Amino acid sequence: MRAADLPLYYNAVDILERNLPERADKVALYSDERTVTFAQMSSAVNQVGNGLRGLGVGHGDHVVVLSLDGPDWVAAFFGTLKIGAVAASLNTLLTAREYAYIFRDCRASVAFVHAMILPKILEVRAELPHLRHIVVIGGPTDPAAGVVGFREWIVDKPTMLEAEATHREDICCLNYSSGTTGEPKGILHAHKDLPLTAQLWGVNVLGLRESDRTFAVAKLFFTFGTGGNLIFPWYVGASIVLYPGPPAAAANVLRHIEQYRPTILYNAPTGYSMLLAMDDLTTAHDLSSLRLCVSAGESLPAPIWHAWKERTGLDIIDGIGSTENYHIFLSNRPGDIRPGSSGKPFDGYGLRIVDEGGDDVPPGEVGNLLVRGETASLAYLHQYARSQQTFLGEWLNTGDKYRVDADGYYWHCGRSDDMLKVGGIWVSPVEVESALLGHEAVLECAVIGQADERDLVKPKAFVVVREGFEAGEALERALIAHCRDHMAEYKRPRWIVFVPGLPKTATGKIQRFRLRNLG
Ligand code: 3UK
Repeated sequence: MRAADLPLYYNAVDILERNLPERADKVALYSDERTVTFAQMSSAVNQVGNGLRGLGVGHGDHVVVLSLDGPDWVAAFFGTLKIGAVAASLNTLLTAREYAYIFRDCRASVAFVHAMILPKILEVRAELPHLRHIVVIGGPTDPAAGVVGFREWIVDKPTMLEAEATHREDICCLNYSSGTTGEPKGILHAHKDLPLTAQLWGVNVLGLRESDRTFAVAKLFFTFGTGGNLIFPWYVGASIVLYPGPPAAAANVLRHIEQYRPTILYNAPTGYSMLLAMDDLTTAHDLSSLRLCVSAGESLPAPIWHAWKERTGLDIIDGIGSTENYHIFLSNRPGDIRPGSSGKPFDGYGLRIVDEGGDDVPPGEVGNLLVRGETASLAYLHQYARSQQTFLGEWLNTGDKYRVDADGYYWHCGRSDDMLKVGGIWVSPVEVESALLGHEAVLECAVIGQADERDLVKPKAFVVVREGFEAGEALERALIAHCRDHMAEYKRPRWIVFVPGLPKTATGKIQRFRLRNLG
């Protein structure tokens, strides 16, 4: 499928409404809060759209959606799209300062904000001249605070609404992605990108079907979650399970799987490793509804893949995606998995691995991964210089180091800024981490480069020890010996620092750059 196969005037509310003729009364969404059918969701979306128009929101305006995962998040999102406005779905874990920056950057006049996050927005509201209305999800109208409750706000709005005839290339959503340095980057996507990613990866690679039920530990504000746990399943008429809690609450994650019986699970590698740390994962919990698991966000080390397979019998499909491409653009696929790799290219995306001068590297060598495809964003909002470094005409610079093996599988070798050269040879921190994770005492770890006494960079590991093992010199020696046995010797970490936890982004990625400032 190509963008040109979509109607010229296409509104991505189609992803929801295409289900109305044949399955209006099917449950579209399961959550502790309530279950919602496609017809009920469509009515709520129309009420939101009418409500937004009443507040003066129109084509191209940004509307903030800042809420925990639940039915109202979805209604706010599609209601915004339906009137041709742009949904800026924000990470729920940012600081008041970061929200102030983002609200000003996107000039939202209306924001849907969850009651639990509201205090942070009220704290900086005086600095947000464009913000005229706050609709509170999960809370009541409060005239003193100048906010209106979502339920009360939509109740009297008409349930019928004509969709805005948006161009398929009109922008429909905005996500902010934090870089290693600098302000967050606003990444814009068009209506066309939603059905395209749904077809190219969700259907063609993952094999989603109407009978599926998806569940993501990743949240809807992250396009890994929006695509995987909303857009793709609804595109094929499947149902979704939403969970508002934190990814780290393993018991609650498992309870959702047992109660709502999803067939597909989306998680980050750290999420799988956290579940694997539970001794009673498979004895006390029923995972039998699952048929397939997906991992993205960072590379999934082969030991985790094998442990998950051994304990649950389930395959994990690891694919690399990015907010810039909306979703996964290089992936393993059911029946064709090489554990530890990101799989192979698939129809819809072209890939190149190039050296610093932009020339293709010989097969097998590590280089910078460029990707070409029709779902790429065009630029970072208001960030000309950074846009120029990333969006190189038809190619997009992923910032990732990759190599291809003799069988055509792509192996992630870290970020451009994380790669190490040891003795003149590239060492991927990911590979060292993978070796360490193969040792039973290691729960989590991260490897960075550290200059030795001769100012030559060597790998250094930060390790979180699994319960029941003791951090100390003996374990340090054992881990280094383990790495010696499992990798080329020069790749072994020269120092091991035991830490209680690793710094991570809100989306669960380990922030190696922050470790560089630690001891
Ligand atoms: C890294 C991976 C190795 C890689 C994302 C699936 O992660 C997502 O988007 P972000 O914009 O980050 C993109 C960067 O994260 N990465 C992601 N997945 C993998 N590295 N193996 C992987 N499987 O550095 C990439 O450039 O936060 C993932 C779907 C949608 C997404 N937005």
